[in-house]
Amino acid sequence: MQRRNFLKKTGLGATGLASIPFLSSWSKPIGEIQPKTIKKAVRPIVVCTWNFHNATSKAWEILNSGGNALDAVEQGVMIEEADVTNQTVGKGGRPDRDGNVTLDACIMNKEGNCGSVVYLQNITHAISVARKVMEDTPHVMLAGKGAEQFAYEKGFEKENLLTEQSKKEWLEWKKESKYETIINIENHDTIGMLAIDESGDISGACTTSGMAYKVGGRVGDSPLVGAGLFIDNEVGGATATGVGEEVVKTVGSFLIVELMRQGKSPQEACEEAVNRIVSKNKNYNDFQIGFLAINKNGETGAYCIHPGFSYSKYNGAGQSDNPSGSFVKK
Ligand code: SD4
Repeated sequence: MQRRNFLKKTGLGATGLASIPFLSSWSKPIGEIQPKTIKKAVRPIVVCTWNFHNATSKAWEILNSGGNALDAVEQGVMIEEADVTNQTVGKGGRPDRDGNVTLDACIMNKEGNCGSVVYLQNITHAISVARKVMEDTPHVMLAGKGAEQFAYEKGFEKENLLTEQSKKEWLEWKKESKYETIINIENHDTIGMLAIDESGDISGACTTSGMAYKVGGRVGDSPLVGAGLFIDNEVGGATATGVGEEVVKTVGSFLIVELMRQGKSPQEACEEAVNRIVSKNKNYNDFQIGFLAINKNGETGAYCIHPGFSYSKYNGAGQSDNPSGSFVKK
């Protein structure tokens, strides 16, 4: 259809056209079109939930020596999986109510491929098993015994993940067996990591032992692609921490990436995702959610329900801690 006919059919005359920003610039001679401000992309860069400095340092070491984002996020979060003083990730994680430490993790690369393990026991590096699922199988997710068996076949070692400290605390908890979600445990939480390498490609990883003293078999948001983590190399990535059930219900990380695709900044997108959860839950005072996002330009944003969430960033300017804004103000 010729442009003149299209305008007639849609009822858009010259005035109508000018009121639509895109069409109004289309109607101008090329020389008059104002170019959009093009921001210089910041890269390489890595961010992760909470102030896990050792993890971002490791990822940065890889990115800064020309390594790719996938290796950076895997090796970055592995630091926390191996750290027994972090009781929400990997070895040393708090067990479920029956005393079993069960891990959830997922990883996603620049091609949009992903791998995930849920309810994995006896293996410290759940994230590396997830990567093997992505790279060495035609599947996306392996669960429980099957995931564990697969890990042994890939050469992972069997380990006891329940440390004396976590066991002691669990036995203490058992006396009352009161299940409650603790709103904030600053600097001690699930690690979600997003990185952009020198070539501008994005990858992400998320790994956790989940909610302490959960019902046996419970799986949270962290290993669910779209909920705890989502990457789209054309747009950006997002990850989540907090009470996974609420993140799953709104497919939080996917939502954030889609909002960025529609033009929102990482900050605006995280805020809208939190608002979505809060508007659907009268009881939001009882739980915490924190979102972290990065766009293709390396701009970052974070938002949570209750004050206390923060994220660690490492780029050419060095490492920094970045407190997140919150829906509930202090
Ligand atoms: C989960 N989102 O399993 C994870 C856990 C977490 O603070 O972030 N804990 O629901």
